[in-house]
Amino acid sequence: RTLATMLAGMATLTPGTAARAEDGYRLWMRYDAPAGAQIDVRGGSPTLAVAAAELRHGLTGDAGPVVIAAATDAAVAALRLPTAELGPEGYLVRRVTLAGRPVVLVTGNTDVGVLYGAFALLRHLGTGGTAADVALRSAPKIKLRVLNHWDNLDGVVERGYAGQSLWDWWTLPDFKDPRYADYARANASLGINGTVLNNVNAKAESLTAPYVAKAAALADVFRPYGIRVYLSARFSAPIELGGLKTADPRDPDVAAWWKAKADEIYRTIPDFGGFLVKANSEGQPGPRDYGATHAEGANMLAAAVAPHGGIVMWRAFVYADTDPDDRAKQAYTEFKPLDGTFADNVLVQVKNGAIDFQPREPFHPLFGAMPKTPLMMEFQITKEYLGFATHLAYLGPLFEETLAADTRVRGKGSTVAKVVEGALEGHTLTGIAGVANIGRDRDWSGSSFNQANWYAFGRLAWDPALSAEAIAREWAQQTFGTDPRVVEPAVGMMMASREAVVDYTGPLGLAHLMGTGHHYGPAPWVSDLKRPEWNPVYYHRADRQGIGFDRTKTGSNGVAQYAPAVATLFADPKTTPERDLLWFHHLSWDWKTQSGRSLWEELVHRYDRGVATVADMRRQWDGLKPLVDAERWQKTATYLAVQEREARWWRDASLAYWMSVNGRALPAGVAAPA
Ligand code: GCW
Repeated sequence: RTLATMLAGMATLTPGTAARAEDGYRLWMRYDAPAGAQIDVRGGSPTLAVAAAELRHGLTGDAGPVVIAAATDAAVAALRLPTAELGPEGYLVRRVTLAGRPVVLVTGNTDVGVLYGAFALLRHLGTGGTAADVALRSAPKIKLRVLNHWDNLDGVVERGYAGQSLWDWWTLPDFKDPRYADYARANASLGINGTVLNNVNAKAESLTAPYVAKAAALADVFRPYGIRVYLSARFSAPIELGGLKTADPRDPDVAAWWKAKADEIYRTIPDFGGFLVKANSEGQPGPRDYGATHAEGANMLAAAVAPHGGIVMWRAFVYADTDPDDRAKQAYTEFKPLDGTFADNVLVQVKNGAIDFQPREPFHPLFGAMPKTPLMMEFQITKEYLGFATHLAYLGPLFEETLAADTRVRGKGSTVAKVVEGALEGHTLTGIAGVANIGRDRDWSGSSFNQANWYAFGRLAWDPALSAEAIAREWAQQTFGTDPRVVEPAVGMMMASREAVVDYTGPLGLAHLMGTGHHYGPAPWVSDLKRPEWNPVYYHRADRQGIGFDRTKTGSNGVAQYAPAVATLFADPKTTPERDLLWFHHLSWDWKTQSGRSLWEELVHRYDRGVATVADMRRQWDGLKPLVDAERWQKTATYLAVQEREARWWRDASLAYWMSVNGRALPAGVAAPA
């Protein structure tokens, strides 16, 4: 191309987005309407201004006049619309007659509600709806919808597979990269309203004045989009930064240090959200170092932020080598007795399962077990254990499966979603967190399909009752266009993808079989790591006779941590959902599974099915070549080829290892590993 044509191409750059190539930069917000929409903004806040800008960018003139205004606006109030139940963040979008003129009204009780309504209207149009049929109304079911960035101050993202951290700490606070606003737009389009900027494996430095100023600059960019900033706090910061001799939460000087620190932060960031803390876990300091409880630690921090309206998110991801009995039991053992002792502005943040973000885990037994404490869900959006950025694994079904799981603590229907929403136990402070998969890659998340996991997290955080499939469909429509010849195969691939990863990495409830440290690829044979519960053999316990972790009475009795109705189911291999079988039971290789196959045959079948599903995904994607732009098509095709190769690697290495343990041959009809 000549320089002239390149320059001509550049001239069409849309303000607010850094590129027009089909490189995935625009995420699911690919609307690009010519000017012409008539947007009438009633009110002058920065939030209404960004809502209007978004609609101008996304609406064509034939949408008709659109009015955006909070419900408190006199003209809107006069319509007496049913806005009371929308709460502070809900929205209402519908056709009304305003001052004698038919318009599409986007409203909410607050300007942020209006902004969410604007994005809902764009989603409606991007998924095949029209302005003529618009009638939208929704309010979030969870109050704090937060991303957790495991971003280090040196730019490395722990378990991040999409490049360096988005936050350029070096040039902040002066330079506010326009990308920060695009990040905020993307989050606001889903209703995500908080972001923890730094890694839970935190450095004390993140709380020093220079870093607080940098965080404040980001908070300024995010504020119009309804997003608050939070920081991960290192529990020993009073020693490292304050020169104190201890970080004991019961020490008045320690409490005073944190109070002064919180005051300092709030002077710089008046709407600072609060702290996220990983304490006494994987080497992080915490109250246990001083013989104090997690509650004493959390409450001391909570007291520091409480006068400013801040909160503390205290993680329950703890395990120690002092209790090698069953790692899966430790969080419950340590936290359940503390129920009722946490301050009002503390949430305990619990991973979806009791080990660690495996491709499948049964729901964490803490959900439903601490009725007096708001429990916040922690999902991992970044695919630490599901093939990093290259494998296609749509996590909607994983999130949905966990949220829909029935804890049975208050009878049938006591779902994890109801616990997290606060509906089961009457909490109003509620939250959900997702460990972000976002970095400086052009496409933000390392691949087109990884963007869907960010999207699905945000949508489910807003409404945990949405279906993973419906979310996949609306994402695909906005990402690839509404042509069903693209959308339906894409949705089919997505919906099969996570189960495929389960199948080729660890079917039937197996878990934690991955390579040491990096967590990529198979290593079920590893047995020599210094802590027992780091070794894959600790989890699968395979020997000549059988395989699986006995969590019934004859084993660790981990099942007893669930409500009796659930514990009874999990205690018997015949009533345990087969997908979790070897999580709870150690069974003979000859155990008869529901298909009629022996356990060994069923395992082989599932490993093989996982590989076959990926091969099938490749075929479906190949068929889309004429319908998807070359750049996104090619990258996905290449990644799928990687995934198929590595699915085979997982299957073949795993089966070879199981065969070395059980001395069995492959069932008839199965080809030997290449
Ligand atoms: O999943 C594991 C990861 C660690 C992570 C830890 C945690 C941030 O391997 O990298 O540390 O969990 O959640 O704290």
